Amino acid sequence: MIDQVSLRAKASRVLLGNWRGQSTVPAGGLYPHQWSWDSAFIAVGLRHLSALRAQRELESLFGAQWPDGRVPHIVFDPVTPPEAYFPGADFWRSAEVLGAGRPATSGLIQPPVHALAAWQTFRADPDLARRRGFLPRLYPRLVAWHRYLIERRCFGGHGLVSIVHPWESGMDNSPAWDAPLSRINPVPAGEFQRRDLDHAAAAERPTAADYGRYVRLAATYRDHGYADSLAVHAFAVEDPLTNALLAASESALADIAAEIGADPAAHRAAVAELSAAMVDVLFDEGEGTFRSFDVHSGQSLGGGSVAGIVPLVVPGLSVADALVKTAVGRRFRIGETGLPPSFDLTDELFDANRYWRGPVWFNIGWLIWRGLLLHAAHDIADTVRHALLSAADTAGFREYVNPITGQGLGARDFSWTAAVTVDLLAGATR
Ligand code: 2M8
Repeated sequence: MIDQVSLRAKASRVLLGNWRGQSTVPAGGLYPHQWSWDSAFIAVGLRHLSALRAQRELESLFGAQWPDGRVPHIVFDPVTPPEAYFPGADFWRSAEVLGAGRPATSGLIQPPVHALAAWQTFRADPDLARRRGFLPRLYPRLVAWHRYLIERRCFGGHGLVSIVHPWESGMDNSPAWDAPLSRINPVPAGEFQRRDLDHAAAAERPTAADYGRYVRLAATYRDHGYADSLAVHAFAVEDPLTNALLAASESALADIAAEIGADPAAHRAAVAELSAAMVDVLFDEGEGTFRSFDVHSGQSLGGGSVAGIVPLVVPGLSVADALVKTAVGRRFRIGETGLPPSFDLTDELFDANRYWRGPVWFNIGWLIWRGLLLHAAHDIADTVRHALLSAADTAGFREYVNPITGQGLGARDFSWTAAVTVDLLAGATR
């Protein structure tokens, strides 16, 4: 039996303890800057504790938006020592592209869950948000962000967004990326110094070879001035999670537009177009899941990633029933355990302890919970909600947990684990 009052107090302590004045770090040691999609999940939880801080969380992130509309995946905290995280600001060299006087950032992106978070943040305290002009100020920035994705990242010609680095997927070392990554020549381990292994066990983090490949891809993008041309990107993949979150966020943008007196029609049309393209290009009917598409090889990538069932978050998705069936089937067993593993439990590549190759992540669990509710799978959604709350409590807000034993892994006092906990306790769905 979960003591909800005490769990909320503990989660609030974690979340407020990671606040740094304008935004929240994912975890003090391992991730000491602001991360893009982390801030969106953080705002969803923070809105229940301080609607003002939740608004600021998103405002500070969008304050670092690039003129081309991209929202960078990391905004560096200038007072944090450079050696605290690799690759740091001196690796990305954003000032060479943006000029001086702007926040130092990376040049990659992360999944676009921000409009969804902005709408939820608004709803936590509409009066405060209206007084501060929160949505009228953020809306044009969200529109520019989505326009960047649609106009600059559609490499496959399917009307779908491509990610150009595994870090952009948020699910960095998912087995789904093994094939396209295998074509990348790793930067040798001796040429850079990883900092993540100072904070987490090597067996729970990406391998040295994968890390070398991440560095190669990021350095190539940087050395081309972060130009978005397919010739620059040896890795270009249409990922169901990124595109599903864009569709869900377009739906939230329609609500935001209506609230501020703008025309929501284009956003509604975008939801329909994105979901149709996703079903057409990425859905595998036989397996009942979405797969990524490798733009360079023209092949669908191996199924098995939990990203394939996250499109449940898209309103009106035509294949939602098939996804629910897959979620409760033997590959994910969500109906029994309530804890969505990040990879197919029955696949030989499943690894219960290693980062995005098997463990349960709370932000993904939260998205699936929302998706199940959206498509009226209330009982399964309840099972997920209880299991996530209990796992967060038992493991102490760890970054991820082993889906079989529930053992806590990765960083401690992890912000989005605490944020999701607070939101699940509130039970809100909008
Ligand atoms: C992890 O990614 C960063 C790189 O962006 C890293 O491993 O250093 C991922 O879990 C990502 O999804 C997350 O946003 C980030 C911060 O929590 O950490």
